[in-house]
Amino acid sequence: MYRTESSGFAGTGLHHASLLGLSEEAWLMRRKGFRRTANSIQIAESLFTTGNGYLNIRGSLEELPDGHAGGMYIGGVYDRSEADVEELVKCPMWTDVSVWSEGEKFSLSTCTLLFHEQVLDMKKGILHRSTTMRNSAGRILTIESLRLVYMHQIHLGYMLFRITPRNFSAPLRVFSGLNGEVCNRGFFPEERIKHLQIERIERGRNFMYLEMKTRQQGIRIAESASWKLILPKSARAYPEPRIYGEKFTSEMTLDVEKGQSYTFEKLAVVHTSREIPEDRMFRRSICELKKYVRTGAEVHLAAHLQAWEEKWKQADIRIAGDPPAQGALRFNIYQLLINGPPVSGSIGAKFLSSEGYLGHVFWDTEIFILPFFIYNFPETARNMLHYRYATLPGAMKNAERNGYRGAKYAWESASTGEDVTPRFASKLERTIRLIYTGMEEDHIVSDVIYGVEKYFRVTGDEDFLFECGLEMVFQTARFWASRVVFNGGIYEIRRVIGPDEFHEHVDNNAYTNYMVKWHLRLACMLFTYMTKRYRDRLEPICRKIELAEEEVAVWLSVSRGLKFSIDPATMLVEQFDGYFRLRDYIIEGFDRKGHPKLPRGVTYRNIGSTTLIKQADVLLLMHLFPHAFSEEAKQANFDYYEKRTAHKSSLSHCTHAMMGLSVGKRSRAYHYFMKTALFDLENLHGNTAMGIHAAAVGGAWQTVVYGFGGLSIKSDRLVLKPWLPGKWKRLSFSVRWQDRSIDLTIYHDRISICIAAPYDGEIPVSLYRKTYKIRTNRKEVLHYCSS
Ligand code: IFM
Repeated sequence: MYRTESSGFAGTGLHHASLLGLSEEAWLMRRKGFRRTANSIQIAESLFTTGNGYLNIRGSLEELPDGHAGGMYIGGVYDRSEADVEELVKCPMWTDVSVWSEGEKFSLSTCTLLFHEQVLDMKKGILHRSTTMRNSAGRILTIESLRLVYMHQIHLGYMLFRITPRNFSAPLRVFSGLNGEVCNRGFFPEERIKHLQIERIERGRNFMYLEMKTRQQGIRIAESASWKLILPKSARAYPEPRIYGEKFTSEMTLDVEKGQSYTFEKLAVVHTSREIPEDRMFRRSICELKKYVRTGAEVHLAAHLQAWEEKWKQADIRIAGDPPAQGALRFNIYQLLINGPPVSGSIGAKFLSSEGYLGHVFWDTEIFILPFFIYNFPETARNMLHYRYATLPGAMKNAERNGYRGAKYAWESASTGEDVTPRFASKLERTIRLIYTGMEEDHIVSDVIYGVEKYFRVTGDEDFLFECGLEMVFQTARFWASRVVFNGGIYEIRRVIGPDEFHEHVDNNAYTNYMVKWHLRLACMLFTYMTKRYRDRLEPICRKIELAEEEVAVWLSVSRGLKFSIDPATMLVEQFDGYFRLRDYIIEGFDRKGHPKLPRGVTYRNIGSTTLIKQADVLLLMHLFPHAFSEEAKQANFDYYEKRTAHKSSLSHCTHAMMGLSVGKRSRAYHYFMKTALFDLENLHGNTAMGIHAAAVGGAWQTVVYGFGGLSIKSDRLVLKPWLPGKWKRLSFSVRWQDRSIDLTIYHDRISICIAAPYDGEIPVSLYRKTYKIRTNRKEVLHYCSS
């Protein structure tokens, strides 16, 4: 009876209702019903996050039911205060609204649920909610809301909130404001970490203003908002502004009539002192708010939708014939779109969707997430790599602190690039569970450079190399040259953790050593090439970092002499020295959800003494350097390591999907792809409440484009080796390559390709074993056979 499915506020009499209507079903993510457990509430909050990469807001319900972990995060705003290490700060909320009747709040924590649905319109970046509930006095109220932060104007947010009393007429109180009473979650459930202190709170006739400052770093966050009852026009409600500690609340009392809907509108403006000088924040914020109020939401909504349309035009991938895969993939692309940093900045392992992993940046960014941006939005990829350049001084401190030269990128990085990996896995076990990743998971250093090289190869952005990239490549090469040890005629890298974190303090991890070999070779090659072609541009860099040819020559000999081998008899790469001598196990059991079960007798305490691994390690290496390993080696290593992989990391499945495709294990590949694509939608590891797994999201995109699409780029050509699952009728996507835009539609036996370029010419395209010359700016069809 009270099913009020979200309508997108159509038919409400609002001018801009037509802009807000829901998109077609294929673009919506719907979740009906409500479970009162904190876990289930918080899963929905993670999944329904909206944002623009500067400002992201979890999909919490406006009245914040018990167990919620609502939060708004601003990219790059970190603070330490009483936390063990710097963490992403939960910022003051502007989306909280509560409705009260006779002193009782309408909340799903206490009321009887009659209907509840959240709908994320991924095409438009708008979150809708519709709830009908009955309070203890039998009063039934429907609450509908819609909210977003604009994509074209990253500092502005918008919300509509509508209430409809279903079976009563009575006075109601409706509160909304700016809530500075927010704390980060601490380690223990009751522990809260306070990063913000109040600086200024102001009210005017039509606005509210709250300015807070992070306690350790002193970053100010200014928020202003206007909150109004806009419909019905005849209704009157007078806001009473109230300040409760660090919370500004505008309270309205209105006499509601049964069956009548009342719509409120909130416009919000958010800035930090990184963009505006502190002494001008109040004026700027209020001026922007006034301008926003004057312009009205309609103009902004239209621009917002236009910005989303452009994003999707570039980034959408269409899979015909497999709606579950299509739906999951769209969700993953949506997550990538709302997390691209609009200015220099990076992406944390949980995006801006929660405080999980403290908002820190890991290798997940360059290896799993960056490729999406390189191929779709190179400007955003540049912003991400620029963050690594800006944190190079921090990386140099990390190296120095550990007795090395050059720059050592932090395993976990935040505002400065100095390592912020927590030292202890658990406060309770301070002395027993030390975290070694910060000290030993050094492959991150070359993973960042892998990202730089890929960016350069695909975009051809030489300016980035001269402005930032070369310094990064050289300083990190310098680190490795000081980190290796010379032993019996070869170089070794001792005491590391590879991507497989079950094995700590190992020597010569194959992934790390190979990456370093490649990295040092790249550094030498770039130095030689740039000396020949651009000596005048290279010289100032060499002078700045005191780099001479002799040092570069040493890098080359380290690269050549660094330990790495494949057993010619088995074609296997040993994951690290002594790995093959460990107690050997293979995974044979799977739980109800299809997760590998640890064999009897193996626990997380003794797993390091077995051959079981947490996530793809050698296989990831082979995926990252597909042309460096023979088909035979890939096959042998896939067969060996897959059986020993527990997939206890969200980074593992996509690698297995792509490697599975490359060795012809196609149905396994599809299975792994779906696991990656549904990782959070199905809460695969049971921790989606703590945020979205950004690497799995990037991995899902890679699996489709690199895996099923079979796309890669060599210096002068496009390489395609597609293969589509039986039920896929077609796969279409676009990528950017230097100044070209490539549209591909792949069928089971042919591809249709159009390379749009600013000139007419021919581009070599290899499709399996044949190479074609494709004319730019026209559609061509090429036939292939993938078996
Ligand atoms: O970077 C990963 C790591 O590889 C496995 N544990 C989680 C980290 C963050 O996603």
